[in-house]
Amino acid sequence: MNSTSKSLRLHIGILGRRNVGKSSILNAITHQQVSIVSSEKGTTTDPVEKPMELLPLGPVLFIDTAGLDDEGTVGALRVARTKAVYDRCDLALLVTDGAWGLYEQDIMRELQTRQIPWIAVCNKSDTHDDSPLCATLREQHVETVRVSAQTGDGIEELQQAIIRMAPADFLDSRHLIADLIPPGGHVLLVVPIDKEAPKGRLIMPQVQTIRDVLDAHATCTICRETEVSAMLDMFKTPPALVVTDSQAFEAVSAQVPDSIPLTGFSVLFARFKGELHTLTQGALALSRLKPGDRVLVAEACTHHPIQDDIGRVKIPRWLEKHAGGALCIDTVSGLDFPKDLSPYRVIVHCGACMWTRRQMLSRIQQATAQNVPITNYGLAIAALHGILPRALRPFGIEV
Ligand SMILES: Nc1nc2c(ncn2[C@@H]2O[C@H](COP(=O)(O)OP(=O)(O)OP(=O)(O)O)[C@@H](O)[C@H]2O)c(=O)[nH]1
Ligand code: SF4
Ligand SMILES: [Mg+2]
Repeated sequence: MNSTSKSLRLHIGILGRRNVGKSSILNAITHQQVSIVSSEKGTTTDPVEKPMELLPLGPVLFIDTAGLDDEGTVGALRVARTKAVYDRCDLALLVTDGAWGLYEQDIMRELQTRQIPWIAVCNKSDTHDDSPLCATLREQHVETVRVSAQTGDGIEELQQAIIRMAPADFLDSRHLIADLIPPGGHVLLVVPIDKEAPKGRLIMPQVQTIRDVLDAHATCTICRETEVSAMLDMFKTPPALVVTDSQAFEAVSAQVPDSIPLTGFSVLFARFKGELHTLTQGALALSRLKPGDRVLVAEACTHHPIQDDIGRVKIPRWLEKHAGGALCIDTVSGLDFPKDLSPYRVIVHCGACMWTRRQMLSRIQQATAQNVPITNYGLAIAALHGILPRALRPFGIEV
């Protein structure tokens, strides 16, 4: 899990005066005792590094530092070492327990000069009311979160803020398909042309997949689900991968021999726009649905539902068949997403192809923070049709 090279990890520096709760915040975010906490000032003497998988964001490296206001000669050395952390930070948390003076302004200036995105974390909210400080910072357009590392209040908001502030080049550094194909490899793409297919063009996930294949110096062939067997017969060597529209999973799976890897466009997008492991757990949760359970179906776009609409008709029908009775299904679209997700057994989200990864990660984080499983259409369709294990095999995920 921690084999990702350092350069691919988002480096998050935790800065601030001594004793403000920097180490406690690290422990609260990671739910682990990573750093020693004590009421003694200067407990953390050298930067403490914690590589971890911060779901749904991905691989991160937290760097917990010694307080920047350390005193004396040894203290000056520590300050120098802590300042070197700036060189490695992709994102910084500047922690305070109420004081905002020259120290904080110095750090702020340094971060701004280096164009490091940062979040002001006002800690120990359980002991005092620092709303005026938070309000002043927000007026200065500083991303500000009020937390208590002790009670856990605000830690979810802090995780949301980390997703909001993470640099785009970290969030968007994932491959869509290129890493699944050997150099010069060939991919068969299966695109049904049904009444949901827009007239005269392909949809975004299909176009983006083709582009990624080309970027990888690989090649692809496209056909409809009715021509898969004929295409496979024509190939001299089997394709490295077959990718199908999720709605044709069953028909395509029946035609593609088990020895050829098969997945869906929306599984590719679950990884590209979201976080595949979390969304897989959500798909597995569908098997626990019982009649009467409440399910949220969420779509990123607001479009007029068509007859036999995937989100409003087909998925609800498959879910109820799977659960063995009627479910309470709420459908939301666009930015309309309930704050309180606790009534829901599971959330089934669209593939978010028109969204940034940041937006989708934010939703995944909201759901997981409330312990509500979340999946996407493609993984749900694969799970409901019994082909989830096959669709995930190309990613090395066993379910
Ligand atoms: N009441 C309260 N106490 C807290 C909170 N967060 C941390 N503390 C306490 O504040 C003290 C300092 O916490 P640390 O996490 O060690 O602070 P630090 O900033 O890492 O300190 P140094 O390593 O010395 O720079 C400890 O006694 C913590 O228990 C909080 O949210 N509420
Ligand atoms: S973002 Fe969602 S609703 Fe919009 S086109 Fe993509 S999958 Fe459909
Ligand atoms: Mg510390």
